[in-house]
Amino acid sequence: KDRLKQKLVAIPATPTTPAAKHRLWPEIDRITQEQLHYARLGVGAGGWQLFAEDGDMRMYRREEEADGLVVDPLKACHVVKGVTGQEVCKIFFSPEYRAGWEATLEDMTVIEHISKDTLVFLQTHKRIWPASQRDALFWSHMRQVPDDQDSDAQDLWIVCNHSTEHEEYPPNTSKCVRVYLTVCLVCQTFIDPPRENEEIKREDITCKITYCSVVNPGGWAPASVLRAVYKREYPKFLKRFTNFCIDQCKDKPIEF
Ligand code: 18C
Repeated sequence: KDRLKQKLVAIPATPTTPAAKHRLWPEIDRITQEQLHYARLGVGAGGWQLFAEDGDMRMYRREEEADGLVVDPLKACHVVKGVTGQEVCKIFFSPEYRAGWEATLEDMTVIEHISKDTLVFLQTHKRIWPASQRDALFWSHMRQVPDDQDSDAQDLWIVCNHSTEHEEYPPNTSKCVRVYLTVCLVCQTFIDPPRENEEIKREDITCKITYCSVVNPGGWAPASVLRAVYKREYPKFLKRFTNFCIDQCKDKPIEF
C-alpha cells in the first residue's frame, strides 16, 4: 500500500474541486458523504433480501413504497478483476461512455458542466408499455476518498447521482414522467500479490464494487411490472457495465 500511495498526491480533507463554489455544492457534498456511509454499511441488518446472484455478484433489495409507488432500495456488491476503482468510476461518470453500457437509455444530454468532476444530466429512458416514458434530471459527482476502514485497499472512489431541478427543464412534460433517483457507485482497488519493485499488471488488480440505488418512478406504474423490471434490469445493468469496463481498459495503461 505504501508503494502505491507514493503515486498519489496528498488528499485534502475538504475537496478542492471548483464545484465547491456552485449553489448545489452543500447538497452535493452532503449527499455524497451520506451515500458513501450508506454504501459501506453491510447487508446483514436492515431487512435486505438477496434477489440475484451470479458469480461474485450479489443483489439485495428491500420492498418499500412511498405514496403508493414502489421505491424498493437496492444494494449490490460485485468483484471485478483487471480494473481499478478509478477506471470503473470514470466510466460510470463520463458521458462519452454512457451509451456503451446503459441499456435503458434513449437519450442523454449534459445540461450543466459544473466542473470536470461534477455534471448535470438530462436522460430519457426507454418506455415500458403500458406506463409512460420516464426521464431523469440529476447531478453526478465523482471523487476520491481516503479509505480509513481498510488498510489493504487504496483510496476509494465514489460516483454519486442525485435528482435535481432545472428551470429550463421542468418535470412531467407531455412526453415523459420524471423519476427521482439517488444512486451511488463505490469502488475499492486491491493489489495482489503486493510485490516490491515489480510492475503491477492488470491480472494483479481486483476492484470491489458497491452499487446502491433508490428510484421513485414519479407517477403511476403497476407494482408487479415495476418489480419485474427491477429484477431483470439491475443484474443486466451491473453485468453489462462491468464487462464494458473490462473491455475498455484491457489494452490501456492502468490508471490508479
Ligand atoms: O445507475 C445507473 N445509471 C446511471 C446513468 O444512467 C443513473 C441513471 C439511473 C436511471 C434510473 C432509471 C430510469 C428509468 C428507467 C426506465 C426503465 C426502462 C427499462 C427499459 C427496458 C427495455 O444513475 C444504472 C441504472 C440501471 C437501471 C435499472 C432499471 C431501473 C428501473 C427503475 C424503474 C423506474 C420507473 C420505470 C417506470 C416503468 C414501469 C413499468
